[in-house]
Amino acid sequence: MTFSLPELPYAYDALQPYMSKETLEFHHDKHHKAYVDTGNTLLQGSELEGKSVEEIVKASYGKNQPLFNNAGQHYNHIHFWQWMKPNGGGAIPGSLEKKIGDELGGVEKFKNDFIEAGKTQFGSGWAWLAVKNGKLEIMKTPNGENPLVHGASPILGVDVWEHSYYIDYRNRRPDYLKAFIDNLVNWEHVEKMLSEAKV
Ligand code: MN3
Repeated sequence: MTFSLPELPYAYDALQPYMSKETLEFHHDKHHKAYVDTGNTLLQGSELEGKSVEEIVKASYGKNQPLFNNAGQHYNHIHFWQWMKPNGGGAIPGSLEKKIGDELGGVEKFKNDFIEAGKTQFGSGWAWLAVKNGKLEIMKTPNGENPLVHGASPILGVDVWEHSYYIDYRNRRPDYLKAFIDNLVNWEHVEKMLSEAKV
């Protein structure tokens, strides 16, 4: 099988009270697993079988929509779990903080603009902090799409599909986004992805 479901990097109840055990059980065990299983079924016998997740995302974009939807969501969720940690949020590592200051107008403005991107993504999708041509950029995408197919490298993303917040926040997407940025983000993983960004 090309795709496999990663374990969560923390216990199911480790992100409470900001994200509940029940949300993570549904989101990881049901939703992410479904993208993995459907993606593997769609890959069977195709020329993309055995390629990396990134390669499959880029190669299927605009060509094989069902495969792209599942491969994109698999990629997004692999990182989404790692973009959070218990006692997250807090201070942004110095080099990343400086880049945010230089390119996005400072940490407060960045946080507000990131939350705004998530609030204004109509329907299902994601809000992103990405690197494009060496510069930070805030983006938003519908459904399973991500910055990889727009010539950028994602370094932080937040899932704004209702399955990510409805159990804990009901329709209050802005409250979920604020909790994510203030209390859940694993900035060390963001910094690591910045150092590995290819564009
Ligand atoms: Mn999701």
